[in-house]
Amino acid sequence: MTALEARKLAEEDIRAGKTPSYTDLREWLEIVDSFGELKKVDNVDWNLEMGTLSELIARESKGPVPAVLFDNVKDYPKGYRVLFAQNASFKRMALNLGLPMDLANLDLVRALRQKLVTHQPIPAKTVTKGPILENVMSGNDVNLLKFPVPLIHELDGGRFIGTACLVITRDPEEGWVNFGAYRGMVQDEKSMSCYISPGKHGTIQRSKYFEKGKPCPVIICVGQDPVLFMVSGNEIDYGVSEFDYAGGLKGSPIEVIEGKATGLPFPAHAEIVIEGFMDPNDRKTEGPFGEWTGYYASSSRPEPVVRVQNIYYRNDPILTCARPGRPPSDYSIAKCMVKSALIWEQVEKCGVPDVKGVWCHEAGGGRLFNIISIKQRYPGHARQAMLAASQVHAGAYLGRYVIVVDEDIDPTNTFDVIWALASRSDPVESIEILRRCWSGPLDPRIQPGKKGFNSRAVIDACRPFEWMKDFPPVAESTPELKEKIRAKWKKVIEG
Ligand SMILES: Cc1cc2nc3c(=O)[nH]c(=O)nc-3n(C[C@H](O)[C@H](O)[C@H](O)COP(=O)(O)O)c2cc1C
Ligand SMILES: [Mn+2]
Repeated sequence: MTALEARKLAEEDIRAGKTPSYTDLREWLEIVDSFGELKKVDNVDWNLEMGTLSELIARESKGPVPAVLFDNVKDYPKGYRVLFAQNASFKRMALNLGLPMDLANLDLVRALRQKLVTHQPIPAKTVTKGPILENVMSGNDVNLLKFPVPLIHELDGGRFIGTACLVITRDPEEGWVNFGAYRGMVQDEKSMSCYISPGKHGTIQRSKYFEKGKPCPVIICVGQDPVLFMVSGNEIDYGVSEFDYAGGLKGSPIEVIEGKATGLPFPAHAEIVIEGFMDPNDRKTEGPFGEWTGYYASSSRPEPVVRVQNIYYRNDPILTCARPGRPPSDYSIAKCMVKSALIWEQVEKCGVPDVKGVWCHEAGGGRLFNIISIKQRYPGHARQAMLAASQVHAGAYLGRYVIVVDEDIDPTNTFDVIWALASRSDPVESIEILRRCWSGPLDPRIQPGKKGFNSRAVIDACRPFEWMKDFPPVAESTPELKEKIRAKWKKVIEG
């Protein structure tokens, strides 16, 4: 089926109120274009122009932020395209996840969390053919700058080819394959850096090679199905391959091909795939890079270098990018939404009942300012929920504040959350400080040279359980009274 045929079928599905399915990024782009969320931009410069345009579009769009597809990039042939902001709308995220496309905000989070309750990984399927094999560059022909790699922000230390990417590695002891979105900076035509924060699965796996003095095989996929990027950038359980997890979300196995040099799997329908090795003694300066916290906090440090052996790519390849930076960014809403659903699911998995909502605010980059709402059932329930939310896998890395609120507070509503915090918490009784938690170089509030741990304030903004029933009633008309008055005074209220 061509991408255009897929578009026609998808349009029928959408008319019938169904969420269409798709096989690869190209079909996905056709579908997104059909419902008006794709902006195509021609004749743009890779040098700061694509990056700044995606910043402006993400911040200034009136409606949903469109996906932005750049073509005819300066110095590059027509057809060599770059996609930003792929997952920057609720509708596109619902499309990726096969969820109803009219859901938004907490409703979409709830639907994803519900889907995760019965989610089962589906093992990836190894195949020998796929569009990704249309072109291969090997050895002396390898050139990372054959693609229109952007210089994204003004203070970046280089051109980043890996942002909306999958960095694929295999655990040498346990055998499972992991991938994560770890940023990748071009060093020269044949090598790139790979920055993986402490504690990420990629770092854990890589260190098992390095501790034995061995090179770490790696594949970096830099153009693929948006659902793979969603999975890549979020915390899936240790030991579970993100390929299998993504297959479970799609309801069919991800087709993968094994790399010639590493044997590592990569998506058969990917756009651009880079294969190589990282050597324990081979490091180069990486960064700085504008990050999701809104700062260039990690500065530059020596990081492992990937020596590239092969690059596989489709005809007219599409490089997928994300532009981190001061929030909101072109992917912060996606991060907020998926992180919220994962924390919700993981907190429930550790046995916390009656969670009513989780929202990882975009202003905190989806990590630094997270709210969980519960219906309090027993003494200690609020403490259990907030501590779990701050330390489950999806919530632990580089967090700062977690606030637990009662079920009458909508965690997405900043005003109501601040009202609950201001009126229901008592600083002495309500705030727990956790020390020496999981942080890393990206944390802007840790002094250079001292990066590693950080502290958390975990705040109980629920009514105190033991006198909840005696807590002062909320000074607000009852729903019944409001309805009665609204019906009588409709014109006054709406006029
Ligand atoms: C656009 C984007 C860029 C990211 N860049 C990095 C990065 O450079 N280094 C890093 O360690 N994590 C980065 N992350 C976060 C990880 O992808 C995320 O924590 C993921 O869960 C890591 O996979 P893992 O749990 O298998 O380690 C990024 C996430 C996104 C969405
Ligand atoms: Mn993982």
